[in-house]
Amino acid sequence: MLRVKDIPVRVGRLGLVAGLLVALAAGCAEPPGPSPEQQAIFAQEVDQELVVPAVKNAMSFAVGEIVAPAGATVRLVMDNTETTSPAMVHNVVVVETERAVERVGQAAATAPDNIPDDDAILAYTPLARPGQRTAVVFTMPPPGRYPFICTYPGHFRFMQGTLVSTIPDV
Ligand SMILES: [Cu+2]
Repeated sequence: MLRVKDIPVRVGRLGLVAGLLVALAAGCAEPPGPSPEQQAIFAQEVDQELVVPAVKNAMSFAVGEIVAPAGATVRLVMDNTETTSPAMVHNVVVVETERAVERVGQAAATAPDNIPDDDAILAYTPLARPGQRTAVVFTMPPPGRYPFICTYPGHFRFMQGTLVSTIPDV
């Protein structure tokens, strides 16, 4: 027989369980939010924003070339928001020369956050997990063509593009 005094307890427990389930569902559906540091980078005023989207669940950048004038302050964005596969973590790492691509790409596999200590790295975004965007703000280097790669282990041979720095209009 159900006693009246049991009812609030049962409702209370059910409420707690429901609350936990909601919290768990939210935790699974949402990627971790941007860090305060990343929020500040996204809020920063820049001359130009250069967005490099990743192709959904693929080891591929959706753009091959990004262009801005030398000396401009740019925000470089890795946009991994289309992706759902947990293996498809990406970044954008700009290096000085074509020769540096192989060296940096290989060293990155075992480096902390996949960023080796190498002078040829001009700029890099943090790793973007599925559903995330990450960014870095930097000053465009002298006019020229600079390779960019994803240094997540195994990706750099497939994920390559070019940052083109143009002569600024005077
Ligand atoms: Cu990648």
